[in-house]
Amino acid sequence: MRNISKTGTIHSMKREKHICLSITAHVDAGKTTLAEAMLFEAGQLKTRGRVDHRDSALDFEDFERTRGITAFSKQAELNFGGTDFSIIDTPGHADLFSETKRGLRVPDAAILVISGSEGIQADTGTIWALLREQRIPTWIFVSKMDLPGAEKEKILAELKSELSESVIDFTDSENLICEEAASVDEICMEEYLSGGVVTDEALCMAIKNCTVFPCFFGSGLQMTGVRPFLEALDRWTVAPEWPDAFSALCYKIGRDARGQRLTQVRITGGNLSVRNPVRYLNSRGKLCEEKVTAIRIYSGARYEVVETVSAGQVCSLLGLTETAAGTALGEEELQPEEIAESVRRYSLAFEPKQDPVVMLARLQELSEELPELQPEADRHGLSVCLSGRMQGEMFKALLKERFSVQAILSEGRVIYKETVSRRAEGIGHFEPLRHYAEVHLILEPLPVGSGIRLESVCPEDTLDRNWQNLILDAMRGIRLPGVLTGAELTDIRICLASGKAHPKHTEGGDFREATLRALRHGLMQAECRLLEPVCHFVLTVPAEQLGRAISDLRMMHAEFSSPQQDAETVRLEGSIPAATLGDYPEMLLSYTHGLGRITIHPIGYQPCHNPEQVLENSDYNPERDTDWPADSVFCAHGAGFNVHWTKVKDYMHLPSVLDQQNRREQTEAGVHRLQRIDDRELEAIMLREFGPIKRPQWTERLGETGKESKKQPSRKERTILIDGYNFIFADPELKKIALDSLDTARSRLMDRLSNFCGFTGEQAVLVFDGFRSAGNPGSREEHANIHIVFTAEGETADAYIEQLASEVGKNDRVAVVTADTMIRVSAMRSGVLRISPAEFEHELEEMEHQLEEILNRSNLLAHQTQTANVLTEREKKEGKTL
Ligand SMILES: Nc1nc2c(ncn2[C@@H]2O[C@H](COP(=O)(O)OP(=O)(O)OP(=O)(O)O)[C@@H](O)[C@H]2O)c(=O)[nH]1
Ligand SMILES: [Mg+2]
Repeated sequence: MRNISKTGTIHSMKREKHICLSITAHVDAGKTTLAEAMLFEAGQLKTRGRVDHRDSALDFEDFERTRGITAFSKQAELNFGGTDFSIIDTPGHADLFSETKRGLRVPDAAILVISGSEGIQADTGTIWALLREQRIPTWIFVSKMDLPGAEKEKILAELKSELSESVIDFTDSENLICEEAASVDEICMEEYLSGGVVTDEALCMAIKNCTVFPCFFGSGLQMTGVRPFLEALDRWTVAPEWPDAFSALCYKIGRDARGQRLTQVRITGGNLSVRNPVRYLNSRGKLCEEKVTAIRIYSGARYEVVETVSAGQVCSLLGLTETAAGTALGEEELQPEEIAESVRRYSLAFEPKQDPVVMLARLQELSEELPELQPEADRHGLSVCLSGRMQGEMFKALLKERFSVQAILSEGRVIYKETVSRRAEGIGHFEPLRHYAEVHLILEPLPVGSGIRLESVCPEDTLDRNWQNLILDAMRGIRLPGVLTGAELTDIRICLASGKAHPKHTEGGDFREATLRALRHGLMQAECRLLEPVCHFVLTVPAEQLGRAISDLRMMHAEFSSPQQDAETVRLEGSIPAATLGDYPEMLLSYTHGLGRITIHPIGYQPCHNPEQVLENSDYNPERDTDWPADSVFCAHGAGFNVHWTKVKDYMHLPSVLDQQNRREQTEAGVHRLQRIDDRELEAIMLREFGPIKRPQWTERLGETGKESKKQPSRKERTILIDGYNFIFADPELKKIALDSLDTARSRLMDRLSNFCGFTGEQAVLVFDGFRSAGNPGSREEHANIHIVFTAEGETADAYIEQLASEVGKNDRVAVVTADTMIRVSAMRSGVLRISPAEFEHELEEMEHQLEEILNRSNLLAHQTQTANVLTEREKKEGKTL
């Protein structure tokens, strides 16, 4: 068997090879110690520091040195053999997992460190899952092999069974490596079977494709196994092929000791030189172009200033102001950072007292480096999200160091979310003087974990695309609060269904106002539901403590699968509401005398297990949230007025989209199976009720030009039942007249309606309430071509309409114009066509406008005819012929 060759194509490529490796593991596994051992072995460090002696080169921040823990990812450079390596050492503490994940965005491969004395930990499983999900080639280094209890064979067996069968011991002879690689990788197998060898090239590809995970043993502290590890990394890694055009991916924002902003990137294509302008989209999608003022290559706290960097290198860029973790520079594609779900929010106080505005700005600056903080200022004051005690301490230390302020953190409140449980339509109207916008949104629930989906189904001929974009943008990138507790909305589809602009008066801001009002209006009507954060947990306890553990978990409303016994310990796995966890990890340690372990990771949101209690404890009142009004602003007589959200539907200018949809769906689904009456039956009932129908006589009224009226678009004739007083008081103009004289308002409405029916050929029954007039027997009369009903004492107009609609409403052509009775009418007989006073007012106005045009035309025609006649007379007199 030929041994794996050290020469060949891979070797010849080595001169320009640049490889980026991220070191990751659970807390205290020995990552930083291993990284420094590699640097020392490669000659990059002249003296070795030690984490425990507070003189480590990589854990150089004060907080890190006092705690003996890595809090921020660090970069270090080393050259070994023919390879330039950039190493990113990441934190291992579960609280700092967001920072770990940032450090895993750009490497060619990860080094997973296992502590030889402790073996695989629960957090190792979480990291392994992330590495597999992101398909990051993984090298394993089992460190601390110098400690008692570290057994190579035992750990290897554990790695193979718990992580992957493809973990291969690379400290074995090369023959054995070949054999094992052939057993897990197809290409290696082909080579091995045909020639009894596996080439370096095939092995490199197997590692790169994650079909082989090389495993090494040694000690970072004792410097054993480090050199063979570096040799293997040099030999079996291949650099990616980078494109020629400049591109780079930012994995993290940092600050240097002087507070200068560092955009930490990996160059993923071409070259970059100082003073080159770079283009990128910031997190709000705005295109930025800025000059790079300096390029630094860091190794721990020290850095080298360079003029140019090329593809493969990791460096820090100065001069860029709007970059963020995930920002793509040049040709790279934007990969925004997914901020991990935070479980708790902590209110902040400061010692000495600080100006909240200044502090919010500082927190925002800090959150460039730690986006998971998500600082906020609301009615509770300033607050941040923290993932646990360790992150809290780190955060306080940072505030002290950077801004010399002492932060006091509250207990922390669970971050709930809200969603809707059924479909609803939100209507928002914004029309102060010389402004105009109306927006209709349909809100619908989405499955758990979907987030917010913004869409439009509004045709562009209803509302211009630019306006539509403005509407959707108004809801994008901001935290939209729900109406139950003011918690953030999620798992909801918000669909723009229709909207209206004014040709002259609409400005962009009007749509923003109308949109947010529409959203709130919709939420107030939809049934809303509270969601709570849920964590995945793995709990191990000594077998004799199983009973206690199960009863604790039940008390905490956890869900879990059946226990798995392993020698002396039992393992339980499942999900648990974050709200019930409290200080369980500490309690567990105490009752198991340090033998019990629990790892917890937030996994998302589920319906809340105790919504009543949460709502009871919340002091949120959506009607008093002035930042998020559900009311609308309409305009009458040149002035805007507020319309309470419960009444917006009576005033809206566009018809309700949901009502139309519901009607359609009901008909389609055959839900509405009531016996329909045909047109002849309708005519018969109307004849019985009101006598013969007077048809409009526009031809008579308009004289010769009456032909014109026939050219008008003939809408399908309807029979309209109108709640008279309800309409008068919903219409600002009629209402004003009515306050002076109810009689005048009634006559005015009758005249308008009569014109409307004459013009459209429709029938109208106008019903006035005589309910309160003592001794009133009620009456029916004709006003020109419309029927007027005054109900008798004790009979309300809506009761009358209800009764009539129940008879004639089973015909598609019957519509009821009403606001107050809407609920009763719809309950009485779903499927009856309802029109709001505002919609009908619109129809009236449209008709009046057309009528005016016709009259103008007829006057003009009459005038022309008259002139022509005069001319003809004159010409006759003058003896001329036409
Ligand atoms: N005996 C022994 N101790 C080690 C070895 N490697 C690290 N340690 C010790 O283990 C502790 C943690 O080491 P670090 O290198 O800080 O571990 P880490 O994984 O970087 O820790 P975090 O970054 O905080 O997650 C320190 O006390 C080290 O001295 C080793 O190979 N042998
Ligand atoms: Mg470390």
